[in-house]
Amino acid sequence: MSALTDSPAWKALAAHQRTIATRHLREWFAAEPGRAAHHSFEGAGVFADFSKHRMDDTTLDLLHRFALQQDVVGWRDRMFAGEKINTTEGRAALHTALRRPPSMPLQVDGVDVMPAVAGVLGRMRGFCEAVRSGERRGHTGRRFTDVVNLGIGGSDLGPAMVTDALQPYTSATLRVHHVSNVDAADLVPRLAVLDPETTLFIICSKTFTTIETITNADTARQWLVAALGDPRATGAHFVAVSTNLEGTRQFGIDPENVFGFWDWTGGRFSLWSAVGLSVMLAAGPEAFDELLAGARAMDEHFLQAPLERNLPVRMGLLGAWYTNFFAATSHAVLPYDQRLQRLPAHLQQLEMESNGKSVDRQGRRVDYATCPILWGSPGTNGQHAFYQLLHQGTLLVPSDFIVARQPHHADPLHHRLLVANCLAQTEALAFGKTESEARAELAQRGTSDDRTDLLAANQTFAGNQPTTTLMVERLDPRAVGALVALYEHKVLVQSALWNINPFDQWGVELGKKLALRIGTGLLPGAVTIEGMDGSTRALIDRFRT
Ligand code: G6Q
Repeated sequence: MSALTDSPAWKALAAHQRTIATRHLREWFAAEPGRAAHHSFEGAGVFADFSKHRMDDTTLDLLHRFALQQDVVGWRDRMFAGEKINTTEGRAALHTALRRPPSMPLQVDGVDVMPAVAGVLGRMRGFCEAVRSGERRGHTGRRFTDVVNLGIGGSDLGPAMVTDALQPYTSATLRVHHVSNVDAADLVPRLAVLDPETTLFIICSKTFTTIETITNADTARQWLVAALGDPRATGAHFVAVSTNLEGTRQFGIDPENVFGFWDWTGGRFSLWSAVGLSVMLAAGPEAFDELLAGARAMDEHFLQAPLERNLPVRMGLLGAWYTNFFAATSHAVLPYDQRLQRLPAHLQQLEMESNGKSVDRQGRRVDYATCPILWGSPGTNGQHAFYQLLHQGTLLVPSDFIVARQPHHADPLHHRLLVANCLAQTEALAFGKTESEARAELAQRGTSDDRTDLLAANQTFAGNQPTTTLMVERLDPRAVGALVALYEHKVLVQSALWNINPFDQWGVELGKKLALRIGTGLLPGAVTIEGMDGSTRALIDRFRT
């Protein structure tokens, strides 16, 4: 038994779970007429209804004690203060500095980082305005029509997701693409429809050593130089976002065209930095400022709201409640907004790369579950696919439903149907349909007695699936910033609850090293790699022959 599972707060929650484990959301709602209002609150423009959760005030009280015991507030404050809480890499985790008011100094290693943050943001603005206005052009003097962000993981998922989310705010004359996979099927068909004279590439890589991104950048450069017949064209068509200035210089990128950031910005938390350059090119500097303002508003909410009405704290605690005390192994994110189609993928990295760990901060193996599998896709599409499992499968899957009150389009019918579906699903998941209700419906339809038993069993819905409904007024840049920051802080809260470091990613590092080693082994005539397992060696041989 670890210190955590032996702790008073943990044991109290486990005991409480046993008393309410079989209680149904129908009962919670019947017993508490004002339940919806009691368990709903708002922060940074995000309204959250937590009433469809398997909890009561005692649960919440015990969860808050858990948060206090695990020093959630202390970890939050240490993160915002720039302490080196990423201990395995000896770094601070200061993505919040990227959206902090520039007038508020923040010291890291004795240096105020805010002037540098403001400096890069200012250069990004200048660059984006020049590209968007046509002042800055390609090698042959033509205006840019397309931007391709070459990056992967944290250097792709965040900016790609936000660019999609802000589509109503994006320029009609500058198309922004995101290419990540080393599989040429990602880059090559994209290049085939682009005009080299009017295409700008952003090589987006914190380390500038990531093989996928560098390989894609090399291929793109060859394509450009071959088409324009002049190696100097690279200078006008390539910019870089990186912390590795030596790497960008070696690639041939003028330091003027490099937008830097800092080792205290983790990849999956980096969209607020120069990694967001593609977002700013697509939606413009003002929209980017609004995005930062939305995230800042959520930072302030996280810092100031009491635990009881703090959105990231509540979401983190409820996640742990189901993971650790109901053995839930997955969590669904279901945005009822087509523009958030890439949000689940971004959050998958954010949560699973951060808290998918099995040793605690002291390096001891944990004896409790940490991050569940996060998955999801936009509604209503998912309703016609995997929702069957949510309604009638055997697994407990807590989920987040996300919806905007107002659409960007002027079609009330579509939006009303979208919202109706979102609300109907949370209702059905919570309350289900009892067997007697199913039987009554069958009787009304005149179903024969010999069919009733079978059909009633199949048309019964257990319900009691917990959901959070998050509603924003409109999916504008501010709302997107607030939503993403909400999940970032949920990650911090859960890392404190589980006593793990959410800011390193040794699992990703391992993959990068192994692929390099095997890559050389795949070359024709390569010598056999020493110490390789039989299966991998046989697969290499099969590839080579
Ligand atoms: C993010 C991860 C990882 C990283 C990519 C790209 O937190 O560390 O997804 O972002 O591996 O790394 P580079 O930006 O260094 O190319």
